[in-house]
Amino acid sequence: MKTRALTSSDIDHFLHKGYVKLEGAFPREVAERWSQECFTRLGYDLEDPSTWKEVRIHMGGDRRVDVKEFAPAVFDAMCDLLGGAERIGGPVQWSDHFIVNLGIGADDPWQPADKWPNGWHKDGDFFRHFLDSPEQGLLVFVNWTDVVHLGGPTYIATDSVPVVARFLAEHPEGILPGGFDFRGLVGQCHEFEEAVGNAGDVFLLHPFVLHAASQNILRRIRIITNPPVHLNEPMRFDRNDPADFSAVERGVLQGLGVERLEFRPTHERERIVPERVKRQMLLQEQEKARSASGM
Ligand SMILES: O=C(O)CCC(=O)C(=O)O
Ligand SMILES: [Fe+2]
Repeated sequence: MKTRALTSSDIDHFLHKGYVKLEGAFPREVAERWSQECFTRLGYDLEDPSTWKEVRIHMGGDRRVDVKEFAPAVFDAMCDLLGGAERIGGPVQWSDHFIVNLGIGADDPWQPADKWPNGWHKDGDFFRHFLDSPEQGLLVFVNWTDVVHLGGPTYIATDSVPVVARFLAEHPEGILPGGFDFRGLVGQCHEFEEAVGNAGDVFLLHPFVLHAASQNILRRIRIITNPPVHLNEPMRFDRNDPADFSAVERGVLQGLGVERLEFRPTHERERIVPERVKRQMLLQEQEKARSASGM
């Protein structure tokens, strides 16, 4: 398949490690402007850590940009991994729903990714998960600040795609977000990395990559977002022409060790409103009240 942005070695990397990193995908100055606003919105003083009431915040927000204009090379790379723009559902947008790590576990002894016990998951707290789910076509990390070693980089299990693919293939009835045994799944993984990078870098990951928030020993401001990309249709593992498989579909087939597969869910697809969204709405109300009172 002809690609728009990625080289064949990028796609190889995606197939073997579950991600590609796009450096300098949008200007650092834009990232800095957005992250400064984040502090105003929270009512925290950037310079004064004593005002940082929470160390882990998942914000709401109503600002949106179209990735096609904002970071065209990223949009092209998404097309390369998903099998073309026509397979992407709706406009791909990024918002200011910041995920802020200001010092998670800063007082605890540091633990590397391969020893880290907490919070491993696959994204998608808003739908019933099937092997072919269209709701989370790609997992994306957008860096709004630099993300450094010991400064709360997201830990990723780079050999988790086959593990999750096997698990979902064994569960055609689907799995609700709370129904995964993530500890058991990550226990089958052996390769781990830290998603470090600069402000303006973007990671595109296979939707089955297990990952976890990590400790921010340095208490250095770490801001990312994780906007999913939706597919128009569920993934297909039984395409007539193997050249039509997207890289994401190929990653699943490779993980299962088969050339093709007929997969049929045995339960209807389901949308869920996660608690996270309710919390984000509450935070947004608080932001609005703060900005109305000029605080
Ligand atoms: O904060 C992080 O490093 C990861 C957050 C994450 O994976 C999530 O919110 O789904
Ligand atoms: Fe996540």
